[in-house]
Amino acid sequence: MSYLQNVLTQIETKYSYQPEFLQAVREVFESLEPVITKNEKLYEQEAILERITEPDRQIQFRVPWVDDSGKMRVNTGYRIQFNNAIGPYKGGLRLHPSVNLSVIKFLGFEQVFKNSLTGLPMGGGKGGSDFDPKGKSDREVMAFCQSFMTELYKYIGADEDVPAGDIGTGAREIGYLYGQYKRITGLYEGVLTGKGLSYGGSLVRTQATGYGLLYLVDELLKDHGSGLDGKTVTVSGAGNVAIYAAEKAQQLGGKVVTLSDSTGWIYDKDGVDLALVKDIKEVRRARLSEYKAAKPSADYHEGRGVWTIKTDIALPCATQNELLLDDAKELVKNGVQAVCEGANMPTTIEATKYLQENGVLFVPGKASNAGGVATSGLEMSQNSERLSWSFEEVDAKLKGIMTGIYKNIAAAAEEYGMKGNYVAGANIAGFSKVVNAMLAQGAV
Ligand code: NDP
Ligand code: 2IT
Repeated sequence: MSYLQNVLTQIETKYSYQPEFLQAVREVFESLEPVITKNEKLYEQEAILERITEPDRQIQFRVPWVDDSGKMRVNTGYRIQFNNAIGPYKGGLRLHPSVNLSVIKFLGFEQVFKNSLTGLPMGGGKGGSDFDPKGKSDREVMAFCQSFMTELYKYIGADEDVPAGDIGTGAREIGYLYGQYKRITGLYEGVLTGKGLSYGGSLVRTQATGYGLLYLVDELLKDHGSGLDGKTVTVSGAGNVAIYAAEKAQQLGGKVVTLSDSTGWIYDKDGVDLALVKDIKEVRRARLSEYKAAKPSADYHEGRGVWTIKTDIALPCATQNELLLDDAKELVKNGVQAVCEGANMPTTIEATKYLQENGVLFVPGKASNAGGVATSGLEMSQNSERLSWSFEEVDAKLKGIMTGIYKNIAAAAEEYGMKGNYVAGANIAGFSKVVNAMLAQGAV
């Protein structure tokens, strides 16, 4: 059995109860075959695959908080510090009832490669809790965030581990978390990113993941002789990533016709009205069904169904495993040209293979959604030098990073004889930098 296969079997046995983590590992390992084969002896000797799949540490803790009725509630908090070979741990905090160790571990593992691809000095980590901010009052969210940080602060710091937003964690939550960190430690430092502009946040961070996704899509299409102008775009999700992906797609001349949330989805043949969506989602924190109430010419459906709509470009921007094999078949039947992931691992392995085998341009999230964490890296730089850069400056840097990522993953795929396989390109390019640093740093 090859070294790679051997390690994969060990991980599959040891972590058989962590399906999302195993899915992420399988996808990466499959791509790495040619790289590992080339360096098999060295990597086996140095236990590179064993070390890169085992987090530096996993922190799990109780988060007690008191709800508005005066009752004590308890959630589980997590922070997984996965790998800091190339910089301090960096990655978001997810607040969603589906959060468990497997989910945070898969996200942390992906983050290591993604952060490497940005070219910035950031290691990988991820955290969160099974707390559901939905339906909670601002006071309850604050109580949770303060309790969560009262434990988390021991493990993080501007040069150690820098959390940020993810599903369920936006500007409100980051504000409460930052306030509590500052209160406990007395430090005014860049320990979190996605902060408000008045207390160390960066311009463009709110838009960064969505805008970055579209900068990469634009580059991809240009490389294949077309562009976004006049293209139909379907987007899933209606959160931070989806909204700003839709906004930049519209700015680049695309027509965005769908969005979704966990309850249902909208189809607006005239192109979605983003001012209305922002009011519903960002201001009122309401359901997407409100869209139909305000704009009766649009369709609203309960459940899932975004991928049944005929489109040129499909952008899954909600959550993991939301684009399944049947969806991929439907998209191919309807002539989709490109599928680029705004979310982390939204496409299953079977669906990804089907899209690739049918000539669809497919870019995995660790490359295409890296604009968020890249701009977090730029926020860290601004915090360190105690300066803030203009919108234009940060936006130009973000665009440069996304263009660079596309070129880098395309070149890596080609170098290993897999031209156009951006999954392989992203995994190989992300892996190489981290491994070189690990080899140089010895047995740590
Ligand atoms: P938000 O919380 O802002 O939005 C998430 C959206 O996805 C909401 O519309 C939500 O619906 C929907 N959603 C979440 N979970 C589910 C589920 N289990 N089933 C169906 N719909 C669901 O999160 P973000 O936009 O920040 O994150 C979206 C994705 O992008 C995630 O995969 C995240 O990891 C990834 N990502 C985020 C980055 C960032 O900077 N924020 C950076 C890179 C990747 P509802 O409102 O009903 O809950
Ligand atoms: O998945 C991700 O890259 C994020 N949620 C953003 C992480 C960050 O540190 O900005």
